[in-house]
Amino acid sequence: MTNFSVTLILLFSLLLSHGIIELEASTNQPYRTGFHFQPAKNWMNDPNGPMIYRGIYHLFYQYNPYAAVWGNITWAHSTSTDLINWTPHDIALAPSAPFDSHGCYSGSATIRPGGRPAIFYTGSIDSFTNQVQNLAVPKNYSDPYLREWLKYTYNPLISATRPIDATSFRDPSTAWLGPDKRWRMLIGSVIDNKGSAILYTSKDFKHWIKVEQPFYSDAKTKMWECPDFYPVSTVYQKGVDTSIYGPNIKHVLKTSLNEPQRDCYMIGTYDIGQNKFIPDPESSLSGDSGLRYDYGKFYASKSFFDSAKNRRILWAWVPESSSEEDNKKKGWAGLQAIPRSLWLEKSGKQLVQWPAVEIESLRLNEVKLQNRFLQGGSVLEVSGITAAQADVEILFDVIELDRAEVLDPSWTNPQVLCSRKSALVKSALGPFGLLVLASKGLEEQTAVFFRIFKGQDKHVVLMCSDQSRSSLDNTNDRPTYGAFLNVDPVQERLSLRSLIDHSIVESFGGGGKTCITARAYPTLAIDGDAHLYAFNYGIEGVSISNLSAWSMKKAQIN
Ligand code: DQQ
Repeated sequence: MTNFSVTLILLFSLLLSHGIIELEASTNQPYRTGFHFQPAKNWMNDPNGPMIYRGIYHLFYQYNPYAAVWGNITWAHSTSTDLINWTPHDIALAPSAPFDSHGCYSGSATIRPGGRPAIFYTGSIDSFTNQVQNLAVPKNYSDPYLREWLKYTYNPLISATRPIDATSFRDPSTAWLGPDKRWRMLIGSVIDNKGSAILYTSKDFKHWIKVEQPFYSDAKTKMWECPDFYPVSTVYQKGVDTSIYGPNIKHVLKTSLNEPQRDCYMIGTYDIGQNKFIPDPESSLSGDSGLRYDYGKFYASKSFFDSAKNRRILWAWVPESSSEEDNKKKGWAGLQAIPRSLWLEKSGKQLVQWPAVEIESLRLNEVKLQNRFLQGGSVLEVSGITAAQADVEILFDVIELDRAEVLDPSWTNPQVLCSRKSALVKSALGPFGLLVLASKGLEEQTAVFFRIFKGQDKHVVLMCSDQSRSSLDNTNDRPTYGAFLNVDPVQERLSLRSLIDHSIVESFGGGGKTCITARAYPTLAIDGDAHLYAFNYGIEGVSISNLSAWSMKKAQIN
């Protein structure tokens, strides 16, 4: 090879690795989704500024227009009338000014009085990723699609002041209006090694003053990304506007903690006079019992109040578990989870999440099984559906609860317990659940299952999603996820719902009390070769009192 051709090859690889040129995305695309939102190509991460405006749902998201890796970050934009089918629009915000020259990072939308939306977003301003906060407003409020956005002339509106480090200062939350007519908004940071949400207040939405002490901070956490703060009703499942404050309301403070990526939340009281959030005594961010929206892959989430249907909807980014090299080959990376309704559980101690009801309009050809006994060590195929693109709900009846294995008090970490007791490890009651994205010979399978233990004074239910055999290609990350499920199996049946979509499995245990989202990249269980099974590898039998499975139609996801 001549020196010239070596130089050309080197130059080509350099441009490719920096995302400056792209290869045509591969046409063999078994992992693209049928009903989970994703752009036609390239990199996507956080959901940004979700809202409803004049009956149209808006989703913006962090997007690299040039490659399947993070970089050149803009706000891409799509709209929908049903949260399921989406129409893409031009990029809403792209680096264009000194206050966002190195990227338009995450942020939120606020609907101001009179129904006027505004966006606050983080601008990355240099190659050190110093960050500031900027305002953008619609160019034309009479356009329900809000296709054009104007960046405010006097941006940045908020810059970091000591002791805040400007490289850790980002992701403004939706703002809320207090009874004193002052706006409030949170920005994520880490101050003196404590992960923090910093509160800013404003009378006019333009001039913002920092409140001296953090709204909340936690020494056991590092950088807080994408803080979200909102009220939930203690009396009904309906959502409430972000500015609601008063009786029958509790507040939720969510933070996205990096390394490992987790969306954690606390439930508590908002003291508006003291500008503070006071978590309930049993609500904490750290430790094995800290609450998470989802115990699998689910990050940088953001909620909004859907005033058309009086519900709070949650969006989140679901990253890939495949290598960067594979992402470049397939030409895309990143999904959005199915938008979920969320509300406070009856006990007031945790949230419940459930896929937005609109998703059910994609269900086709229900397959139903009732009162089927699953002997210990058995597998039952659920045929008659497109198992690579499906929605399945299963309800288990467990009779022999007395025989449950005793829970060792040292088993406090459910994820470790799920890894130790993988889908193949037999105990008295469990594992039982679903094998999804499974190949005919079960060489590949993602196992979503329960195990029941006898705790000190009650039964303890463990929910796991085991990806260790999800793909024969071991270059993919194949973790096992797990969490405890706060359901007493003496009082109620155990339910599981999984949304299966080619390379993503979103599972909801106990009606949405515990959620686990996983990525899987089967090499055999693809499209028509994917199978779905109910299984029970435990010693004791369990009954399926009901199973309903549907093929899912393809949605317009861009
Ligand atoms: N992603 C954005 C940041 C945010 C992070 C950059 C979270 O604004 O902190 O793409 O995934």
